[in-house]
Amino acid sequence: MAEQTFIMIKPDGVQRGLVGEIISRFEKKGFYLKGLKFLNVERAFAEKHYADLSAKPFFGGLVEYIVSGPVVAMIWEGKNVVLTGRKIIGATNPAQSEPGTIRGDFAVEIGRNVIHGSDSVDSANKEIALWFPEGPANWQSSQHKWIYE
Ligand code: RTP
Repeated sequence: MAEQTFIMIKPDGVQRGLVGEIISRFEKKGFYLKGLKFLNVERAFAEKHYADLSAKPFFGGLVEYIVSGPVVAMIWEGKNVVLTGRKIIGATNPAQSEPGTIRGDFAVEIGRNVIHGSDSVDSANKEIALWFPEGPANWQSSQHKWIYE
C-alpha cells in the first residue's frame, strides 16, 4: 500500500492554469498527496532528471521546456499508483492519449504534454530521492478505510 510515484506538472500545465484540475484528479481517484513543491529548476537539475534521454534528438528542447517556468513536483501514494498514475496521465504523445486522460483532455503536442509521471517503481524511487531528498510528508487520511481494504 505504500507505493509512491513522482508526478510533475510541467511549465505549460502551470501557465495554462491546470494545477488544480490535475491535483484534483489524483485526489479524487483515492491517492494521497505526500509531497508538493512549486519551484523553478536549474538546467543541470533538469538534465539529471532526464539523464536517460540525453542521447535523444529532442533532449535539448526538452530541457529548455522544463526550465522555461515553474513546475509543480509531487509525491503521490497508493495501491498501484505508478501504473495507475500513468493511466490517469495518458500516452506520452497526446495524439494517442485517450479522452479522459490528462494529456488526452488538455494536450496536443508531445513536446508540450503538460505532465510527467514515473514509468516504474524503480524510477519513481529514484525521482523521489532526486526531487525530495528530505523525504515525503507524514500524514494519514481519515478516509483511508473507505478507499483501501
Ligand atoms: P514523462 O517522462 O514526461 O512522463 O514522459 P514519458 O515517460 O511518457 O516519455 P519519455 O519517452 O520518457 O519522454 C520524456 C518527455 O520528453 C518529451 N518528448 N519529446 N519531441 C519528441 O519527439 C519528444 N519525445 C518525447 C515529452 O515531453 C515526454 O514527456
